[in-house]
Amino acid sequence: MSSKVEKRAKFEHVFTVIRDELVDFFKSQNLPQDATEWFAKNLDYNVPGGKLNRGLSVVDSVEILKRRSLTDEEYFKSAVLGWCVELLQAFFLVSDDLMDSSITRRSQPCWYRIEEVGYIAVNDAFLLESAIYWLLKKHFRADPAYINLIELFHETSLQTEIGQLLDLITAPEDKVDLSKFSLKRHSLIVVYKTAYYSFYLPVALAMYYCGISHNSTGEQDLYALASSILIPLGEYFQVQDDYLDFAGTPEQIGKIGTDIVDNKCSWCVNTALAVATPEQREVLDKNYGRKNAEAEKNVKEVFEAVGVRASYEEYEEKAYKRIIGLIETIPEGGSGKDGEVKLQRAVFKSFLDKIYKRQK
Ligand code: DMA
Ligand code: MG
Ligand code: MG
Ligand code: MG
Repeated sequence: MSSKVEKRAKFEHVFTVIRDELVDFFKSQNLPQDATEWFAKNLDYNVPGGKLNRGLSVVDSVEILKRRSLTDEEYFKSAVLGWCVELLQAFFLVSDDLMDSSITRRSQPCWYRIEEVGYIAVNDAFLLESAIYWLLKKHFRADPAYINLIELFHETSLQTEIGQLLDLITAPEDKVDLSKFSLKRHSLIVVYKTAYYSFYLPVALAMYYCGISHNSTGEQDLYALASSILIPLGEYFQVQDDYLDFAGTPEQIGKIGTDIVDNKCSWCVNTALAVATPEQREVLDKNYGRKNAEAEKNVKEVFEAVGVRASYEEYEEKAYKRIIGLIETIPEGGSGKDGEVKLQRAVFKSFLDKIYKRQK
């Protein structure tokens, strides 16, 4: 098995292929050079350069499900699906940064903050999304999984957009009301805005590509089984994201945290609210969601005082154990019929290992 670095490099090479295909499409439409160059820059700036956990998980899952190394064609098609997930992620991040008024992403200015870009970023996000369906048509039109892949991208996009709606309306800019927050509300937001597209989508794409069908014979549906593990995994991932927004340094996480200033219903504020004294609660009420650095600092002091760091460590250990327990509900071994693709515990373990104790 190749090293992590080689794996990543091989996957990144496929980006150069699909990137050129997309840019060549612009050229083939005889669009003016400035438009083609803009689109190429949009792709290069926003699509590669992340951790690639989501994209690589498609390839890893296909390899595990097929239980053998992939042919060149199978590798390429799996990697195209992986890059489609990364394109979806880029589409969501470009718009998320605008809506969250974020400053940096992946250690560079957010796309909308580039002088010439501004609100054109909205349309650039749409183009990133459209690139997914263009690539699916080009590479999967004749594949039996084609319609399942398209529907899955559509359904997952809808779920994520519902999640972003919940996230945004729970965090109004003008009226801070911490009594609206709860861990239950938090869980609803993060399952919709993060878990489906970041965890269920990559694995379900791999399952469809490998020809796994939905079970209509009364036995457990493997997609539902996968979802029952991947949704909690995604919830854990977003708790990490919320925690790092508070506790991570910009150098470490590549972005400047905005949750406190943005009045977000984050895991940290919910954890603090649950144990705050009346005095601490007052500090939170007066300083949370306020657009100034002093207020943000006051909130962070309360987070420190109530022990958000220790609560997080405890949460992470519990979440890890709980998810391992869920993974163990997947039947292991047994004799699958010849050539039958079965769900493997390793699909989930490999994804969990990518994020456990992550620092960025
Ligand atoms: C992430 O929410 C969800 C989506 C759909 C991008 P977030 O705003 O916490 O993400 P980040 O911390 O990366 O801005
Ligand atoms: Mg954000
Ligand atoms: Mg957001
Ligand atoms: Mg965040």
